[in-house]
Amino acid sequence: MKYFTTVHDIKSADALIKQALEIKSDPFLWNKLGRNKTLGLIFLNPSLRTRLSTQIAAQNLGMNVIVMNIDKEGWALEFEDGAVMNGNKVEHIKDAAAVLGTYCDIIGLRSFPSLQNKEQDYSEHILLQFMKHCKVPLISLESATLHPLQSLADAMTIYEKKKKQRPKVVLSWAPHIKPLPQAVANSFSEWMNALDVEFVITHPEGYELKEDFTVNATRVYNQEEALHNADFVYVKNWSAYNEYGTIPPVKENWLLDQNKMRVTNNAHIMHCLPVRRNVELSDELLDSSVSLVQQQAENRVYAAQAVLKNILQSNYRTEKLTEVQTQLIEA
Ligand code: SN0
Repeated sequence: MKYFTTVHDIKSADALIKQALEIKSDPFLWNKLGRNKTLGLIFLNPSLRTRLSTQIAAQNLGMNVIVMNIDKEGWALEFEDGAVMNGNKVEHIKDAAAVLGTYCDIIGLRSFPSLQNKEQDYSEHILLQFMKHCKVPLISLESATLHPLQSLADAMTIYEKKKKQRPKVVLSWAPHIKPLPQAVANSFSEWMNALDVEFVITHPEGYELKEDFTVNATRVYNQEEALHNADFVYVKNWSAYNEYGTIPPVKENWLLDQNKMRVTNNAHIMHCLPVRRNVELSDELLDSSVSLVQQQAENRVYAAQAVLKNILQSNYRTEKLTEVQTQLIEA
């Protein structure tokens, strides 16, 4: 494995989830695998869980880790090809990413969307430029459109807790005070599509996600109807995709509380964190025994460890890329 940016970068989601759960049962089994290898974690946006869990994962494998908040501590980066750099952008991404590739064996990158320019965000122009110019394996730490390490940890948590072969999983839109990326919701959808679950998405009109990510999901606009018989309810806010980056007004109350959970099958609630308490989810639910948010956060370590282990064990220098990866990088 050279890249981990989407569920489509791996052969089997089911197999990777099982590997991550095995690692969780014996986290130090592979603690020599990463000897003398360096992971560079590059952040263009804030992070708590992703940064710390990925560092711990790398340490558990015996790797060295360096971290840089490139947006705050680095030179202002230029991303446009052919730019005449006579303004306040100091260094081109081509040069910066190439240097990082010489220092690191694997790079992790966090790059949020602008939420201003749909085409640019959904082309993943920042992630792709890093992939193209750093030349080493790259892991997405949440890109403009996806958050695969989060989804892998979420899927692990569902595997640990499910009581039936094919649970009903509901992704339920939540209110928020500001426009957020669609990345967590897109990513959770494409992972649920890849697994044996009954997957339902519920959100107010105007908050439809890009269909590429949701193809096999059932969409229900009525939250109560969607929650009926649910085994897992994943709560998350996102801004509009169609009217890109806007937050169309919503009349009904979409905050998930204990009362709304009555129609579910004693469902567990999930959220990737950070959560706006009593805006997205009520305190009573977050602090109750049905909440899996801490387990999801804990599983972030083993999700990252499974991905790093796969990369370290692969012949990524000679590995043939998939057709999609080649097209993306050469575009
Ligand atoms: C990010 C998101 O993509 O929704 C990261 C989630 C892992 N969340 C936020 O940016 C929350 C910001 C806020 O003000 O609540």
